[in-house]
Amino acid sequence: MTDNAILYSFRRCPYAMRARLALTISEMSYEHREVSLRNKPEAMLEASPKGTVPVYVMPSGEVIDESLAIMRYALSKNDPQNWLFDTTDRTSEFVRLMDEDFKPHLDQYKYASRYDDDAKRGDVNLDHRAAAVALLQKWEAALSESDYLLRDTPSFADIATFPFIRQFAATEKEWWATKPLPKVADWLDSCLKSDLFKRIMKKRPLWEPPVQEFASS
Ligand SMILES: N[C@@H](CCC(=O)N[C@@H](CS)C(=O)NCC(=O)O)C(=O)O
Repeated sequence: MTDNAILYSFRRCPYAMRARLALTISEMSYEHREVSLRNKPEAMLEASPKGTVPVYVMPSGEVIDESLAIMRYALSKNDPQNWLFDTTDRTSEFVRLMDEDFKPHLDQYKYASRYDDDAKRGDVNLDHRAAAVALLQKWEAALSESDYLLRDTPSFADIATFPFIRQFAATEKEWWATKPLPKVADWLDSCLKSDLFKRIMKKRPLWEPPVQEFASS
């Protein structure tokens, strides 16, 4: 048992961003532990052996190690902007498209050198960029109807998805500036300019586990 909940997080991870956004809007208090993905703390791996961030550990020791579940947990406690307002399948469809369909294309576009042969090393993969753009047409269409995906203010679908689209947009900034998806570009700008996003992107030092004191005999 500890006094405070703990969040193991990595600043630039989009999954950790969505968890931090929900925890922050819900005003949940927790100890932020910034980790290096190359050197994950033992305490985090003990809590969640699968080794992904975010990991949320409740004061009782109960662990939530999936970003969407952390979002839902935080918002179930306090949802001041009614991010959970949508009770239809529209939210889950955006989230499913993002996590299952868009994310693999994002990874292979952005990190093409991990997947392709040496001749292509360092290049972005334009086939995956095109496939990702095709998926984002659903975002573009929704944003032609309202300022955010489901209404004129943000809700779960926006918060759960924009951190990934941020990564996509940042991969080739000059290309994104040509506005291949104009509504998505404006929506992303609004999300990135928000005070909430600025708060969750504050830079923090890496968490250092406390040094074990050995009793001298
Ligand atoms: N399904 C997980 C995915 C989390 C995830 O894959 N996070 C990445 C960082 S963005 C990670 O921790 N990868 C492990 C690693 O890089 O070692 C969730 O939604 O929380």
